[in-house]
Order: sequence, then structure tokens, then C-alpha cells
Amino acid sequence: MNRKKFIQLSSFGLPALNWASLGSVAQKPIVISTWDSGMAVNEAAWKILSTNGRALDAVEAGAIYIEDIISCCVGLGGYPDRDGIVTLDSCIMDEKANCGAVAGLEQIKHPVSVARRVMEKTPHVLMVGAGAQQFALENGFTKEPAQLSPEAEDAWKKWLQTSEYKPVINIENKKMNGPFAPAFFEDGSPNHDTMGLVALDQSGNLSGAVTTSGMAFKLHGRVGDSPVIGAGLFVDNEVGAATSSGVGEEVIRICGTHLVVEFMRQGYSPEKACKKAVERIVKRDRKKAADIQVGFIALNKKGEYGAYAIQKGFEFSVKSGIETKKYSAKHLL
Ligand code: SD4
Repeated sequence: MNRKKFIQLSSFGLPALNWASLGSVAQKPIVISTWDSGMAVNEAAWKILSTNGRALDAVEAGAIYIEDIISCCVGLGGYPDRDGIVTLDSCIMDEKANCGAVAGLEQIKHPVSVARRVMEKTPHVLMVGAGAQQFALENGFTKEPAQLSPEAEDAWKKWLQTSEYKPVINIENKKMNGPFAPAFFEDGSPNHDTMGLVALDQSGNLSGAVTTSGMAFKLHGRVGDSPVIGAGLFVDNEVGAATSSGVGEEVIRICGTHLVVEFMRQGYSPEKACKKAVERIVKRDRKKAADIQVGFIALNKKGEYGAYAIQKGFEFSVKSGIETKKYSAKHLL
């Protein structure tokens, strides 16, 4: 290899070409999360990151925080499927590519912790439905009552009047009763709600977690991108981590977060990597993309972050030693 080529590829393996496009300042530790509800989630994660804790513990703590808020989109307070049943999806991944996930989990308050238990206590990655619930109960989790939150019940009943399945772009941003209550629609139309977060700890290790009740009024048994490693979340400790929010089917089709991380491996900044993944979705079906939202957020190994979405309105939250901030992601359409 000649000297010029060596210099281009050295220092984190990024081609010189893309250094200029690296956006944010490198920060460590740092946590970034989807939507503005991520601001409070980041605080929960920060308690661990700022005391030299592990990124894995931080992302779990962030997810637990939002799963606890019963009037929220995420967790048992979330919207049910079309049969009126709340089913939860979650996953978690650490710096060694250990990962665990649950899908279609019912009546368990903290799916993210069950996902972590799958990762740590079983040889498996993904457990679903009744088996996932059985595993949770056998591992000390307790069964919560199968009861919809008043907001979710109201919205579901309104939705039943038309039963039209139509994801609402950026519904997560429509605040009805404070910062954590997007789970209410005046018109009863379906939506989707998710918290994804990725963190880099003081030791330089990356981890991520996602938790969601999935798309509202989905078919019973439908699973989105959120618990699918490589779709809703991907972590590669040599390169970076990414997570997504929006219409999960479109993210799964392109293995979205894996793609984002691979673009970062090629040398793209986190923002550019997210943009290229969004372009991949839009290119496949531009007409369809015009009616949906997908957003990616990404963090690289150096602590630089970025995001990109199909539509305007996708927000993400950042917390580090030098900033506590909410950003609007750039968008393609
Ligand atoms: C899903 N991606 O179930 C999730 C929904 C979501 O903000 O992200 N909502 O498809």
C-alpha cells in the first residue's frame, strides 16, 4: 500500500473522502435516542454513563424508564393490536454482538429486560409470544393485568369504527397530555410508537436497545423491525451503532440499521450513513415512501452522531458531557 492510501485508510479506517462530512463533535460517553421523549430516556441512561457505567446497562435503564410510563406509547400503556391486545417487541445488543430479543410479548412490563435475559441466559436471540412470556415468568418477571390504558382503549374503540389501517407520519410527535402521551388520536387512526437508543460508554463500548408496542392496531402476531437485530437495532463495536423508528416493514426490507452501520464502516459519517439507508427505502418505492415515515439515528465509535428520515418531523435526543439537546433530523422528501 502506498503512503497516500495508507493515510487515507488509517485513523479509524475512514477514507479521507468522508472526513469532511463528519457532522457532530466526538463525545464520550454519549447516548442518543429517538424522538423528543428520548430527552428523559437519555437522563435515565446518563445516570449510568456519567458514573463510568456500561453502555449496556445505560440503554436498558433508558428503555425501562419509558416502559414504566403507563400513559406512554411504549410498553403496556401502548396501543393494542386490532384484537385489543397490547403486544410488545424489544431487543438489546452489546459491544460483543451479544443480543437478545422478544416479540409479541404480552402482559410483561419490561420487555427490554426479558430481551437482556434471553441474551444472557439462553443460547437464543429471539423469543416470541407465549414462549417468550413463559420464559419471562420462569425468570422472575410477573404477569401484569391485561388492561388497556384509558387513552389506548379510547383510541382503539374509535379505530374500530372504520378499522382502516393507515400509519400516521410522525404520530410520536403529536403530544396530547404532556411529553409522554402521544398515545391518543382524535380521529382514532392507527400509528406506531417506539423508543430506540444507542450509547457509547467511557470505556469506548457501544450498546443499544429498542422497546415498542409496535404499530397500533396491527394484525395480531405482526412483528415490526424493532426486535429484529439488523433491522431495528445494530451494534458493531468496531464501527458504530444505529436504531430506527417508523414503518418497520420498510426497515426490515433493507436490513436498515445493519445497512447504516455498514455505510459507517465504509467511511460515511453517521448522518450520511442514515441518509443513504433512507435513500434505499425511497428508491425502492418512492410513491409508498411519500406516505410513510422512517427515521434512523446512528452513533459511531468516536462518539459522533447523526440522523436522517424520509419525512420532516423526525426528532432525536442527545445527551453527553457537553450537550443535552433535541434535534430535528434532516429529511429526504
Ligand atoms: C414498528 N418500527 O413496529 C415500529 C414502530 C415505530 O415509532 O417505530 N414507531 O414497525
